[in-house]
Formats: sequence, C-alpha cells, structure tokens
Amino acid sequence: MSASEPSLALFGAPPAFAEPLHVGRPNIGNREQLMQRIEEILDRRWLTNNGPCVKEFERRICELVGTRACVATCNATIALELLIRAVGMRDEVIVPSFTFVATAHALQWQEIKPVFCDVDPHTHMLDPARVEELITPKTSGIIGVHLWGRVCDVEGLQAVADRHGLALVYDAAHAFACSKNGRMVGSFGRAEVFSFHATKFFNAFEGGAIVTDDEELAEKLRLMRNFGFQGKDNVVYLGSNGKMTEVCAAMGLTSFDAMETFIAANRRNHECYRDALGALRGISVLPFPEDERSNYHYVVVDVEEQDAGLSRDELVRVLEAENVLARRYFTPGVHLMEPYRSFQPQAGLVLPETDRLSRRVMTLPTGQSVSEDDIRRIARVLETACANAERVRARLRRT
Ligand code: T4K
Repeated sequence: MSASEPSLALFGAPPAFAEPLHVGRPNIGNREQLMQRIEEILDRRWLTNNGPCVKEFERRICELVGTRACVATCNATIALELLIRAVGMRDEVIVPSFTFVATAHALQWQEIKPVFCDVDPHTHMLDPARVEELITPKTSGIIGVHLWGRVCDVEGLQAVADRHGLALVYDAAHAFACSKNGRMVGSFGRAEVFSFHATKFFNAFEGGAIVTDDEELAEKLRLMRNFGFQGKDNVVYLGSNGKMTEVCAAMGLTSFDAMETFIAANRRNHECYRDALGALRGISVLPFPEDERSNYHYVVVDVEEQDAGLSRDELVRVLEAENVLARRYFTPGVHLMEPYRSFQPQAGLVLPETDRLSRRVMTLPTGQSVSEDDIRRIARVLETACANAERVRARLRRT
C-alpha cells in the first residue's frame, strides 16, 4: 500500500478488526446461573416435553407481555406454522416480501399462497392501504412483521382485518420486549410469534413462543406442539413436534435475568452509531421511537448512493474486507427467492418500495460484544470509503 492510498484493507492496509465482527453475535447472560440451571435439569432427568424450565419461561413471558397464554416452541418458524394452521388460514395470506424468508415459508409449507404486499418506505413494514388493495375472496388472513425491533401500524392493520373478517397475526421475531402506544408487542392481533434464535438480542440457543389472550387457541396450539396428544395414548388433533427443550428454556431464563443489560448495550450502540455516522452524507441510521419500550435490536443503515458516493453493496464489500460482516437483510425480497420467484414471477410489479429498500439497507454489528470504540472504527471505515468513493469503486471493479 502506498502512502497516498486510502487507509482501507481493500488497498492493502491491515483490516480494522483482526477477528470478524458479526451482526448476530449472541448475547450471553450469567454463565454460572445457566450452568446451575443445566445441572438441575440433569439432576431432575426431565429434559424436554413441557418441563419446569419451559413452564417458568412461559410464565415470565406472559408476565412481561401481559397476555394470558404463552406456548413456547423449538423455534419461531415452527411456531408460525402451528399458528397459521390453528387460526384456520388457507388459500391466500397477505405478508410482506421485505422480511426473513421464514415468514413466507411457514405458509407455503402448508400450501397456502403468500401474497406479497409492499411496505411503507419509512417504517419498512406493511402498509395497510396496500394490504387492502390485495384482498380477494381467497384471502384468509394477514401476517404483519414487526421489523428490526420497531412495531407495525397495528391499528391500521387491525382495521383492515376487521373490515374484511380476516385473521390477523404477527411475526414478532424481532420485537420481543417492545411496545406501541404503551402496549407490549405480543398483545396485538389474534396472536404473535417471538423468536429466541441465537442471533436474536434475547436468545434461548434456538426457540420461539406464541402469545395470545385466547385460551382456547393456546390450548389448541399446545396440542399441536406435542403431536396432538391429549393425555397418554390419546391423539385428538393433527400435531407436530414443536416443543422447546429444557436446556433452551434454561438459556431463555438466563437471558431474561440479563435482558435489561442486553437492551442497554444495544441502546448505547445505537446512539453511538447515530452519533458517529451523523455527519456522513447519504448514510442514515434508522431511529427507534423515544417514547416506547424498545430492544434496539438491529442497527439498520440506509444508504443513498448519490450522496454517499458508493452503493450499499459496495459499502458492504468495503466493510467485509475490514472484517466487519455487515448483512444485507433482507436482500433480495422474499418474492425473488425460490420457490416464490418461480411460482409468482409477476409479484415484483406491486413491490417497488420493497425492491428499493432491499437495494439500500444494511445492518451493522451490535450487541454485548460490540464496543463504542469498535463503532467509531466502523464509522471511520465508512467515512474513509465515502471520501475516496471513486478510487474505492475502481478498486472494487478490479477485485
Ligand atoms: N421471522 C423473522 C422476521 C425472522 O427474522 C426470523 C429469523 C424468523 C421469522 C424465524 O425465526 P427462527 O425460526 O430462526 O426462530 C439469521 C437467523 O438464523 C434467523 O433466526 C434470523 N431471523 C435471521 C434474521 O438471521 P442468517 O441466515 O442470517 O444466519 P447466519 O447463520 O448467517 O448468522 C448471522 C450472523 O450471526 C453471522 O455473521 C454469524 C453470526 N452468528 C450466528 C450464530 C447462529 C454467531 O456469531 N453465533 C451464532 O451462534 O439467519
């Protein structure tokens, strides 16, 4: 690297980080408490099938969210599948395409057509007016997705669902411990689904949960989660295996104990990113509402190529060279993934905002394992890249 070259790994400088920095690095609570819980599980020899840790985990979720019932599951994808079947969704269900592919797969797995709806460019979430335009006699429901740790237009979506007699549920994989108008996520629609995957700010290794105020629905879901068994030897329903293990629940309980620390780290990181990137033209960090509870889950950056001088994809490559593994969630939109691309080749015609966002948005590392110093270094990388945009672009073309 010559002295006149920008100080970036792309030009031969040492990478800003010796080890990769991940978007989904798990937050881990008190290890002794976790080990203690695991010892107790082993002593009890009760490893899964609705054990005491799972029951306690469900109770604590109900307490936080304020719903009557919680059904913990092995992950959020299975939880969505169970819920979709339990509320009687069929034929066509309206979902965003700007989401993780699991939201659509949970429908398609049961041969229900996901009808992809565009999102509001500011919130990144379902636009109720667009939802209403897509309703047909075959529509049986709507799945809203609370993206990034922000909350959907729940009032607007409920009004559309009520007007047309549709089931409304939420994929709340990102939005555990968040609120809207002071009301906790988990209490909207007929039911909501959380994810406690390792990459979520609050994890149970793998895990999910369905929360609802509808006890009857919860009872049905409990049967479905356990093959449809009601008591011994008596199967009364078509079921699957969606059970959460005791070890996962132990990790979930340990995450509960540390939840406020995780949120505080995310919040501090989010503020630090906003501060460090504030002066960079063309680069903006998506805000979280100040007056609500939030988990500050994802640091989402919008790149306006004209102002920044580089595109989102170019910046992701620059960051990767520095060992910063920024992610292009959610690129491409689900409608451009298989099997949807083949089944619905025209879907993109009504998804201009989804396509636009999926070209502009990236998520940056956050969580307990990211420090303020790391963030300032990441910001310096972005600043150097944008200040030398022409040369960076030329170098990227050659590599
Ligand atoms: N709905 C929505 C809106 C979702 O975002 C998700 C999941 C679901 C439903 C379904 O929930 P689950 O069925 O998973 O409970 C990751 C997660 O696997 C996925 O759970 C998550 N959304 C999605 C947004 O992100 P990938 O394909 O990006 O994962 P991967 O393996 O590339 O990991 C991401 C980063 O985290 C990498 O840089 C590696 C790092 N990592 C990952 C793991 C697992 C670690 O550092 N440690 C780890 O243990 O999907």
